[in-house]
Amino acid sequence: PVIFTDLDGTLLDHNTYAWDKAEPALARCRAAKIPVVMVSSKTRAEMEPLQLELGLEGPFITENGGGVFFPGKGALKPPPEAEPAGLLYKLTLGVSYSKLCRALDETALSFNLKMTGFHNMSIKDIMQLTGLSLQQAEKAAKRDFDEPFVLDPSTPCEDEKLRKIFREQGLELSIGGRFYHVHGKADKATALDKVAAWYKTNGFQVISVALGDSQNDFSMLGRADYAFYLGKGPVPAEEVPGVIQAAEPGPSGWNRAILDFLTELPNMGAINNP
Ligand code: 2M8
Ligand code: MG
Ligand code: MG
Repeated sequence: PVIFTDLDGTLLDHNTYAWDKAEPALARCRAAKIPVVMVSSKTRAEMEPLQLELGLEGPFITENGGGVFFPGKGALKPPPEAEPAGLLYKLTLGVSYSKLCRALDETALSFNLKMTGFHNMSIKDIMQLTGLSLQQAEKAAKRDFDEPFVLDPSTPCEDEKLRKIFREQGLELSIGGRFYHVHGKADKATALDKVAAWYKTNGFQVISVALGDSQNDFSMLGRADYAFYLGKGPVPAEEVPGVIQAAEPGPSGWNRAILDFLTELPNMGAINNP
């Protein structure tokens, strides 16, 4: 299998961003060479170090599907469409950050909505809203393909209306654990498809497993062969048919879901990767 996982509220605890409770399942994946692909709203600056800390290899997906970063060295070559970017290769699926920031500011003006994006905030504001450290908040602010924002309760707007407003501009609205996000048409499912295709090209048997906790994960949960919901509310069975509710949210739920899944896998007639 190939595991596609959201970070905040899923592999990482929503409040502390810790993942130690998922370590047994992560260790099992590492030992069995099962790829674990991070799929997050987070930036490359946040995710590149995290990849190392988690002991993961292979590609990761940033900013709600706007970017896919492939390792520059290793047994598998990056796809030809990816361009060198530092030590990695970058596949751009999203639209430019400056365009998103402009669209957010102009939409706020035209529709009389008090929307505040990360580009309108200080690092201190971001720290307060997220509970991230100064260094982490700085990395979260280094954005390329996705703008997180808050909507002031004094100018309420229904999610579906907001979504329509952005769609009319060729943009998409996603909702994470803490923020609204505006980005291009590519989402987590678009990026999952690219990475799954790349693994297939490289001879992997791709049985995709996706894990997520928020609305911005539903597209990838719907796309994967097996999907686990780690959110706090009820399982979104209507949006994501067949999704399995994890016993707990966050890293402890992740651990249980993956350990159980890998135990069950042989009985599901699935073949392992080379
Ligand atoms: C933002 O994203 C989260 C989901 O991952 C959210 O919407 O709640 C992003 O700004 C991300 O870069 C940042 O690390 C995270 C911190 O909670 O918030
Ligand atoms: Mg999440
Ligand atoms: Mg996320």
